[in-house]
Amino acid sequence: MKKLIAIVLCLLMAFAAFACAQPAASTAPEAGGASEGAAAADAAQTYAVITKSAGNPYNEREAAGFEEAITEAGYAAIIKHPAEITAEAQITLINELVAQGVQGIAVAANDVDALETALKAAMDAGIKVVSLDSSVNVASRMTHINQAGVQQVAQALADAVLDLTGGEGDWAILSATSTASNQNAWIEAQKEIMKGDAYSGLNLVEVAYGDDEYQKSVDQTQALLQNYPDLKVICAPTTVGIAAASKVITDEGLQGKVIVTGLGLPSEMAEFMGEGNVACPYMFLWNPIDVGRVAAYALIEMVNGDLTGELGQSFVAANGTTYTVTEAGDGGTEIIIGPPFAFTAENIEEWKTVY
Ligand code: RAM
Repeated sequence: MKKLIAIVLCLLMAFAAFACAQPAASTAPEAGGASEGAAAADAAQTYAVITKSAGNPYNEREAAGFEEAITEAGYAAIIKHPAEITAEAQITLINELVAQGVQGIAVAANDVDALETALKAAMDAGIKVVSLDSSVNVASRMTHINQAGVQQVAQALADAVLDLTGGEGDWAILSATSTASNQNAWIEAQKEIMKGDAYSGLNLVEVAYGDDEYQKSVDQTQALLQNYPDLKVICAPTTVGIAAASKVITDEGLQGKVIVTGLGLPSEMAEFMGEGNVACPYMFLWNPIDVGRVAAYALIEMVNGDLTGELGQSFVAANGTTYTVTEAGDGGTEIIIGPPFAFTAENIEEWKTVY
C-alpha cells in the first residue's frame, strides 16, 4: 500500500512540475499566409501584430517586442507574418482578425493606401488600429508608431552618403518594395535634403528594389555594380538590402571601392563591419523590439485608457516611459520612439548580440 501511495505521490508531483513548466499563454509566432497566432483561451483581451513579411529577422524582433508587452500585461498576442510582402496578403489577415474579434491590430504596412478599406472596417467594428514601422494613410489608423523621425533618418543617410563618397560621384539606393511607405518616406526626404548645395557633387544613378527578399537584393546589387562601374556608395534603407549588398561587396572583394551604408540589423551586419577594409564602415537603426513594444503599449492604452491618437495626448506605458502623440509628416499623428542610432566599428561587437 505504502508503495502505491508513493507512486501516486510521485506521479502527482511530476504532473505538477510539468504543469508549472508550461507557459501561461501560448503565443508562438508563426510564419506564412496561413499563420495563426495562438491566443490564450483565458485572456480577456487579444491584440494582433501584422508584420510586412515572413523570414525577415527585423520583423521577427518587432513582433517579439509586441508579444512581450502584451503578455506582460496579461493579455493574448497574435503574430501574423504574411507569406508574401504584399498589401493583399495583409488584407486577408486583417479580415480574419476582424472576424475573430480581436481588441487591437498593429500593422507594418506594405502599401500606404491599399489597406484602407480593411482597416476602416476594423475600426468600425470597434477594433483599435495603429500602424508601426511603415505607416498606413491617415484615414486607416488612429496613430502611427514611428521608430524614428523621417527627417532624422533621411538626414543621417544623406550625410553618410556625402561622407562616404567624399562629396562627389555616383551613388545608388537599394530599397525594399516600391510601395513600402517607410522606405519611400525616407527616400523622398533624403532626395529633398540632397538638393542642398553641400550635396551638389553627388549623382543618384538609380533607386533599385530588392523587395526585402535576400536573393533579389543580391541580384539587384550585382546589377547596380554592372550598370554603374563608377558607383561609390550603395545606400540601403532596409535591413535585408544592406546585408545582401554587403555580402556581394565582400564576396567580390570590392570593400573600399563600393561602400555600403544604410539601415541594418547589428546581428546581421557585424560580419561586414569592424576595423579594417570592410563593406560597411557604419550604418544606422533603432531597436526593432521597442517598435513592437510601443505599438503594444499604445493599443493597450487605447483599449483600456483614454488614448485615441489625437495630437498632444500622452500616456505613461508599463515600462515607465511617457509617450506623446505628435504631428506626422502626412498630416496625421504619430508617436516617435527616438532618434536613429549609429553603429560603427567601435560599438558593433557590443550590439550584435542585442538585436
Ligand atoms: C527592413 C524592413 C523594415 C525597415 C527596416 C529598416 O527590415 O523594410 O520595414 O524598418 O528594414
